[in-house]
Parts: sequence; structure tokens; C-alpha cells
Amino acid sequence: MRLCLINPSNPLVSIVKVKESRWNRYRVWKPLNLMVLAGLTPRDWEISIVDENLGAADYPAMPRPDLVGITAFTSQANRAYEVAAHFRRLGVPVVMGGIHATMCVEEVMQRVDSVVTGEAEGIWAQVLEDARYGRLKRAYEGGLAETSDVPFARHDLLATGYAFGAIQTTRGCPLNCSFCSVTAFNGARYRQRAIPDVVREFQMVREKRVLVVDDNLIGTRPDHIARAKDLFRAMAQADLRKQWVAQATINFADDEELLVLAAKAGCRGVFIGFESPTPEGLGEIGKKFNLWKGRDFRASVRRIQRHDILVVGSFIIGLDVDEPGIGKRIAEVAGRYGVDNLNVLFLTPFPGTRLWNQMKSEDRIALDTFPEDWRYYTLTFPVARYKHLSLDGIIEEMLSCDRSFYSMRRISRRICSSLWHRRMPLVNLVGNLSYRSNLRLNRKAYADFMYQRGNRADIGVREPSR
Ligand code: B12
Ligand code: SF4
Repeated sequence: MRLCLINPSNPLVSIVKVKESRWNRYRVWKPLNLMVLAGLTPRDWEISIVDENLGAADYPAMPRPDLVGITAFTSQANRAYEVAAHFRRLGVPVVMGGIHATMCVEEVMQRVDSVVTGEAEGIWAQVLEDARYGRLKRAYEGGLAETSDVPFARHDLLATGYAFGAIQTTRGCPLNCSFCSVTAFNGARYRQRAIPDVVREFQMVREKRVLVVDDNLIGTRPDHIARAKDLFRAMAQADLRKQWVAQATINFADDEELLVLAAKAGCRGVFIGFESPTPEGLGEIGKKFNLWKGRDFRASVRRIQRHDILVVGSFIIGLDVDEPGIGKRIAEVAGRYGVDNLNVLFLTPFPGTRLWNQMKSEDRIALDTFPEDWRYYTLTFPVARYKHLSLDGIIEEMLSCDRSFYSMRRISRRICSSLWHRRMPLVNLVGNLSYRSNLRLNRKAYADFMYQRGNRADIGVREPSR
């Protein structure tokens, strides 16, 4: 039996525009979900993984599969349906799973043969058996997996073309921020994989650099931190010789031993969601965790950086508390915190989140011709109606934020600082230039977006409520 697993591309996602900006080569990440599915698949299946982010796939030239499995974030849904339609025309059954299929079951079910909701570990074997005997059901419910059932991902498939490998060590997040899909999808219980399994899987990753995809590698409670320390100790002891980047909450900075161990284990960068420059903003999205003990963000960032770990800070524009001037304010605050890179995204209501329910009930989802409009749900387009910011206004805030933080003067200052502290100046430079070159792509994308929106009668231009 031949299984073809597909990660569809969305050309509106700037990081996959590798041809337009060569820096983006460093930011195309491996689709770990499909590598995990492949790991769950019995060896008598012949498996191929197609990642459209690496370039267009020539499906007609491929041997005809017996089953196609498609994954999709919401932003990839439209392309997923095109690919599904292609294979269904050939009579090949198509199964779709992942976050979008879970949150929009009805929509997906109309376009594929079978939908798998939730995590795949507990159900995939059954789906394959049913496919083998031509008795696929319309829907399967995976639920939440036991971490002992998470297999080693097939790192041997998809070996080339990526700057980073990928691995996962935990699932779930208790914080349940209003805009985030993670708690709704992976649950509030923080589930940790066994440390020896993680270390063994790290050894299977071929790339020297690795993205740890966990939403929060260190967790929020003392027992989570203790486990993270044990993991880092085991990784250092195994002498993995990998450099890795991860996502974590700001409490990463609070424990000197944790930082020492992380650096020893190969940590070179951490992505931290600061989300809003104000306590009111953090309250609005339910991330008061960031304010615990009246935190000094500047000092926290410096403590992390002292261990040669780069800090990428993420913020959101478009909260109800955000007023004109928020773009410059975020750039200024991120500069003051001293982050190495800044990632600013539009507040976006994703299906299944608390924010989605709220905005839907207030009729504030502006781009709601689905599934077509899902392609704009990349966090890089304003798809909602924002309280104090008009459409033009919020785009201008984003541009002024990026212009200010990624001016050549400020980039030079950051690079000089990382040279002075010998904190990976080259990596820092690549990161900054990659973001800066995407500004040009973003400006063009906004212009196209505004043009498309201007031609649509269904949206209408509404002024923000005051
Ligand atoms: C790593 C990651 C990325 C990587 C993607 C690498 C890749 N190619 O997969 C990068 C950095 C590129 C990325 C980009 C984006 N991401 Co992202 N990302 C993640 C993250 C942190 C981990 C995903 C992961 O690898 N998990 C590990 C695997 C094993 O778990 P999984 O994907 O859930 O897969 C399991 C099940 O879903 C299921 N499954 C999945 N696919 C399939 C398919 C079939 C057929 C079956 C049966 C089952 C199945 O089985 C798997 C095993 O249990 C998630 C958060 C999260 N916890 O999921 C956010 C997340 C998926 N991302 C999100 C978003 C919004 C984005 C962006 C749109 C925004 C942005 N600017 O970052 C872009 C979109 C990119 C695009 N191409 O369109 C949102 C998605 C919300 C939504 N409804 O779409 C999430 C949930 C984060 C959040 N805070 O809400 N992301
Ligand atoms: S944004 Fe981060 S901290 Fe908040 S719920 Fe999502 S994963 Fe957890």
C-alpha cells in the first residue's frame, strides 16, 4: 500500500517565499506532524511526504497512491482542498487531519473522504486498516494521546532542503490565552515525553540545528521546570552536538541553573510571547502569567542572553486596548526589553479559540467568506474589525513598528551588541535581515490585500467603534 502525506503551501505566508528572499531558506521548517504520522504507519506501507513549502509538487508524475493524508493549519485549508480534489478525481481516498480539520469538521468533511480530529496516535492504525480494506469511515476521533504512544518521527524521510530539523518533547498548555488554539486542541494538561525517548529521537535528527516545537519547553510549575532540567542534563550528557531553538514563557529567565543547563544542552535561541506592552493588554488576552511578581522584562531578557541564548520577542497588534501609536510603542518597548528579533502579528480569531467566540458574537470577523478567506488567516493580515484601529490604521501601525525596529541603524546597534557580548552575531544578523527583507514582501502583500478588499462588496468599510 502506498501512502502519500502532504503539507499544502499557502503562497501568502511570507516565510515560504524562499525565491523572493533567500534569508527565508532558514525559516522553512519541517512538517513534524507528517513525520510523526509516518512514524505511526506500519512498515509495510510505502510512504512519501510532500512538503509544498519546498516548491511545487508534480502530482501527476508521482506513482498513484492508495491513500492520501493531508495536514493543514487554517491558513493552508484552501490549498488542502485543491490537493484533495485532485486526488479524489483520480479515485484516491483522501484523509485530512490536524488543527483545521479538528476545528472545522463540517467544512472539511464536505471536501475529503475522511476527517481525523485531535491527535492521531490513538486512531491512525485503525484509519490505515480501514483504508486497506476499502471501508474508511467519514470521521475518526483521535482525542489526546498518551505521550508514551508518541512514536519516533520518521526523520529519515524529507532529509534535505531544510536548515532545521524538528522535534517535540511536550504537548498542551495550561494558560489558555484567548487568541491561541493550543489549549483547545492539545488540552490544558502539560504532557511530557519520557526523557530517554527524547534524547534518542534527537540522535535521529539529521540536521545540526533543530526546532523544538513545544509550545512551552519548560512549562509553568516547579515540577515542569525540574523535568526540563533533567531533560537538559540528559541531552548534555548524551553529547548531542545539536544547536536548538525553542518556545518558552518568560519564567525561563527566573532560574539560573535552568539557563546554564539549557545552554549546555545546546539551546541557542528562545521565542517568547510578550504579547502586549501593557498590563491591560495582558489582562485582555488572559496572559497575566507574564506579570507575575511585577517582572522586570529587561532584566529577564538580559539574564537569558548572558547564556548566549538569543531572544525573539513576539507581540500582537489589534487588542481592544490598542490605540493609534501602538506600533511605535511596541517597537520602543521591544527595544527597551533588548530582544534580538521582534515578531509582531495581527490579532487573529482562529476557530476554536475564545477570541473566535467573542468576535463572532460581536460580529467583528471581517473576512468571513469561508473557506476562501482562510488563506488570510496567517496572522500577517488584519482579518477582524479592531476596536480603536481602522483597516488602514492597523496596517500603518504594523509598518511603522517594523520600520522602526528593523531600521538599519537599530539592526547595526543590535549586531554590535551581540558582537561585543560574543552572542552569535552571525545568526543574529541573519535573523534581523530575514525579518527586514520580509518587510518589503509584507508591504506588497498589504497593497494586494487592500486592493482585493477594496473590490469586495461583502466586507464594507466600517469605522472602528470608540
Ligand atoms: C511548529 C509550528 C509551526 C511551524 C510549522 C512547521 C510545519 N511545517 O509544520 C512554523 C513556524 C512554520 C509555523 C507557522 C505558522 N503557524 Co504554527 N505552529 C507550530 C506549533 C508550535 C507546533 C506544530 C507541531 O509541529 N506540532 C507537533 C505535531 C506532532 O502535532 P500536530 O501538528 O498537532 O499533529 C498531530 C495532530 O494534529 C494530527 N495531525 C496533524 N496533521 C494530520 C494529518 C492527518 C492526515 C492526520 C490523520 C492527523 C494529523 O496528528 C499529529 C500527531 O498527533 C503549533 C502549536 C501546536 N501545538 O500545534 C503552531 C500552530 C499550528 N501554528 C499556528 C499558526 C497560526 C501559524 C501561522 C499561520 C502563523 C505564524 N505566523 O506563525 C504560520 C502558518 C504557516 C503556513 N504554512 O501556513 C497556530 C494554528 C492555528 C490554526 N487554527 O491554524 C498554532 C496551533 C499555534 C497557536 N498558537 O495557535 N508553525
Ligand atoms: S499563547 Fe503560549 S502560553 Fe498562551 S495558551 Fe498558547 S501556548 Fe500557552
